[in-house]
Amino acid sequence: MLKPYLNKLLEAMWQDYLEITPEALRIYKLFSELNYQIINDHIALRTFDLEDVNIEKIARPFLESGYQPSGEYHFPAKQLYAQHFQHEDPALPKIFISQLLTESLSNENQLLVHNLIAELEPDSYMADNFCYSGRPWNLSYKDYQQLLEQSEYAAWLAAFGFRPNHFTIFINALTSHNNITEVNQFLKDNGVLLNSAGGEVKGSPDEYLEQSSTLAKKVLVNFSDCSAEIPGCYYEFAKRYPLDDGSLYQGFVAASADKIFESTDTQS
Ligand code: OOG
Ligand code: NI
Repeated sequence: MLKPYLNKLLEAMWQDYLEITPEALRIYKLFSELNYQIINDHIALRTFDLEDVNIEKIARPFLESGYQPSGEYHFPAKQLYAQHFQHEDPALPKIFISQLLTESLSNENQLLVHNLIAELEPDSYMADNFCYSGRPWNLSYKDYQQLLEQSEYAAWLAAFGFRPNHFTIFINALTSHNNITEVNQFLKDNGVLLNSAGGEVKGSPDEYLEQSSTLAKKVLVNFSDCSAEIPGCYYEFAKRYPLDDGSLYQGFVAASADKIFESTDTQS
């Protein structure tokens, strides 16, 4: 019963993501040519920890359709907290939702964020399309830069609003490439720039998860005072390893995720 609703939601999220991430479609097609099917390991969403839009609000449609909270993660250096949600149907992607600890910002930036949230219609989060509805507030480039000085995450979220930050190719299901190093080499051979923060491969078999990601390409964003090119969304690649009981590890690794977040950093 809920499956058609979820499939429609996930497809709409994919389309929204591709709209600002044409490189993801190019990469998807490169792998599609060599594989019978491409499995999406997880989708990542970002938000603020404020009452109107916190993780719980973003997770609502997923929780209502059978997803369960399945892990939590702390990122002290970036002032973020995240949870991941899983569905009993293993064919459905995990949903990874992070939130910024808004109180960690300067008073000036906290005020700015509160003013953005104040522009939302009451109960906006109840809309079926909320998690891919984009930016519901006005933002000047000046304010974007003010946030950027303190938090890349806050600036990205203020500029793009609520939309998938990335999708993730599940390497285990690829027949064309056996390991993450081969995947990365294939990407580089095809002109894709990878996020090398902490090394191109994050994690290890010992942590039951290896991940890599592209560097978000710049996209043109319309601000209230001008248009400017800023980093958009990226694509991720994940290989999972079996636990002692033989089942694949389904969680995330905070130390690796900490570096994956940097895929949307402004490159100097
Ligand atoms: C999420 C970064 C973390 C993972 O798979 O560990 C992550 C983000 O950039 O919003 O996706
Ligand atoms: Ni991810």
